[in-house]
Formats: sequence, structure tokens, C-alpha cells
Amino acid sequence: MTMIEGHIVPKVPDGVPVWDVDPYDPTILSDPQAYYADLRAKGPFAYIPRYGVLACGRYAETKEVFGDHTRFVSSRGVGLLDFKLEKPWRPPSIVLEVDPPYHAKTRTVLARALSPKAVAQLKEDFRDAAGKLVDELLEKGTFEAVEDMAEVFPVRVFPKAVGLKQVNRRALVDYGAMVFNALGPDNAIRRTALAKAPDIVPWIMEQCARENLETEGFGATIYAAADAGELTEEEAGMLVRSLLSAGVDTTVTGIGSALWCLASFPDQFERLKADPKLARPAFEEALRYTSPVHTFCRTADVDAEVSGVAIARDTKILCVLGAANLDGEYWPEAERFDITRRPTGHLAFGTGIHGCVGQNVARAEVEAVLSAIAEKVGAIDLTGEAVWRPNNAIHALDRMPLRFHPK
Ligand code: OVV
Repeated sequence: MTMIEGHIVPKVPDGVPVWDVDPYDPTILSDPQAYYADLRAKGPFAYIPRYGVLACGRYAETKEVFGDHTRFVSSRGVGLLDFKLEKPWRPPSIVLEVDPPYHAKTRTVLARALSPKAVAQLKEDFRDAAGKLVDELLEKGTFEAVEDMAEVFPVRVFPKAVGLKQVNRRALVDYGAMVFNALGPDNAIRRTALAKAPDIVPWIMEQCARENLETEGFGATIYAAADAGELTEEEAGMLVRSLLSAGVDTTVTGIGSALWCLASFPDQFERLKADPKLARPAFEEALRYTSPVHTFCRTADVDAEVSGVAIARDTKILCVLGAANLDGEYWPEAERFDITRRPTGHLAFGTGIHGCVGQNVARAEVEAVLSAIAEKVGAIDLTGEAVWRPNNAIHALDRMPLRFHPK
């Protein structure tokens, strides 16, 4: 039995092309479009010998694998490492990295904490915070989109929504990046990110404890489930950890990438200004177009067949969500950013039982930001080069100099 990156290397299935590519090459991670297109062109699956994985990037197969929690499990990790064979860098998430029936218990509690009703109560706060931030940036004129805007907004509103008593922007943003980077291979990107763990993880874990949370917020709802006997105290803390793992860097990326779309396609920004109600569909299209989470894995727990390809038990499958969201076989004019598209079925939030449980929070945050921009900003200039930051699971900007012109 051969192993690579902590998982079993399968035989190449009949009919599947072998592709000598490194999907985790920083050049590809920074600018993945050509890799996405090549992957789709290979067929339903390609075998990547460098990592001993099957990869899929066509919409149909990516959706089928990602959505089938019975054959393609999450409990063996959603990165390259097979948790059945090797110990992960941190105790597994009790919602992301588990299967039914246990999964339903933790998912139910998170879905309650992040329910549409809970999110509706935050909308006013999000709107006020977004209006204030856009005013500040208009005052500045030129600013750094990531540092001055994309990171600022979620860090102003999300810890408060959770009920954190302490806020540490660097720790919150870097912890998310670390968790996502850890899903990739043992490359320089992962090592650099994980090197920060000793400085950050103790602080994060401390904030998850009941005594460090306010009596209102997502955290309080989770601990109320512990009081009701639905969860142990330890499980409640682990679910707060999930919020801090997946709730900050993702929305930072979503805001940055949505801004990049509007700065890159001024005709679409004109449409948003003409009808600020398009803020929500514009975010949905930015998600489809840029796929903040570009890749997640599943592990075949049984011998399976997808689109005529025999997938052996124990195979790691790279589900390239970013490629599926640009598949021209599924999306008309896939390469066109169109805020009126209403891209129902995009895979940016995943699909199936593990689909993003915080997606309504993300939508509410970004809708608030885009609405404030639509109302107050006349034009957005990209005043320099937009640079992307390679991450093993997230496609995010590193920096982007912008100027907002008032209306
Ligand atoms: C990276 C990530 C995504 C979603 C959930 C979690 C982590 C978690 O820790 O539960």
C-alpha cells in the first residue's frame, strides 16, 4: 500500500487520464482559470499522480460527489489527509469532519444559532456598520481593499454577532486562513500558515469558552443547547470553534472578491448603482465567478461509480468547486460576470448535508456592504494591480488598491 499526503494511493481507474499537474502550485492557486478549464477538458475525472488523487471539475460530477455523504464521506477529512490513517493537526471539527448520524446533532444546533430569524435581527447592525465603513473609505479616497475594507467589515460585525468579549483581528483572520491552508498538501504555504498556530490557537480556543461569550449571540444559542442537554459543554465549545474557523476568512474573501468583480466590470457596477436591490444577486454571481472556497476533498468510503468511472474505496477526491462554478456545459456564458444571472445551484457554499451552515450570515454581511457601496459610491477605480494570495483551499485577494469616488 502506497501513501501520499497521508492517504492511500489508488490505482488509476480505467478510462481516466493521468495528469501531471500541481493544483497547489502558487501560480495556479493565484490564477486558477486555465487549470480549471484544463481539468474540465480532461473528462469527468483526472488522476493526479503527484498527490495520488482523483480530481473533478465538471459541474455534474463535482455536485454528485460533493452531495453524496453516504459514499463520499467527510469523517476522513475534507483535505488530503485521511483521518482514518493519520492524526490531523487539530481535533476534527464536530460538524464539518463527521458523518451522519452524529452530524445531524451538531448541525441542528448550528442551524438554529444561524437561522434566518437570528440573522434578520442583525441586519440593521450590518447596514449601519457598512454605511459607516463606506463613508470612512470615501473620506480616505484611496485605500487598500483587503486591509482597509474586506478584513475590517467582518471583524467589526461577526465577533459581535457571535458574542465574543475580545476581538483580535489578526488572530481571527489568520486562524481561518490556517484552517483552510491545512486542507492542502504539506507544502510551503501550509507550513508557513501552521507556523502561526502556537501564537493563535490558544487565544482562539479560549474565546470558545462559555465565560468568554456574552449572554446573547450565536455562542449563547450554542451554549443554551448544552444547558438543554443536547450537547456537552465541550461540544458547545467546539461548535463555537467552527464559527471562528469558517466565519471570518471566508467573508473577508467574499467581500474582497465581490469588490474585485465590481472594480473589474464597471458596466456591472453601473447596473448595481441603478438598482441597489441587485446587491444580493451580485454577491451570488461573485461567489459563482470567483469561488472563495476553490477546493474541498471527500473520501470514497466504499467502491463507487460516477459517470462510468470506477472509484475504489479509500480514494481521495479533489472536488474543484471553482472549476464547476465556471463549467460552460452547465452555465450559459460561464466566463461572463453578470449580476442579473441569479446563479442558483452554484457550489460556492458546497451542496448537500454539509452545505455552508453560515451562508445566510455571509449573504447578509455582503449584501449590507454592496448596498452601501451602491448607494454612496459613484465610481470604483482600480488604482494598481490586484494581487491574489495563494491558499490551499481559498481563492482570495492579498491586496488591491482602490479609489471610491463619491456619487
Ligand atoms: C474550514 C472549515 C469550513 C467549515 C467548517 C469548519 C472549518 C469547522 O471547523 O467546522
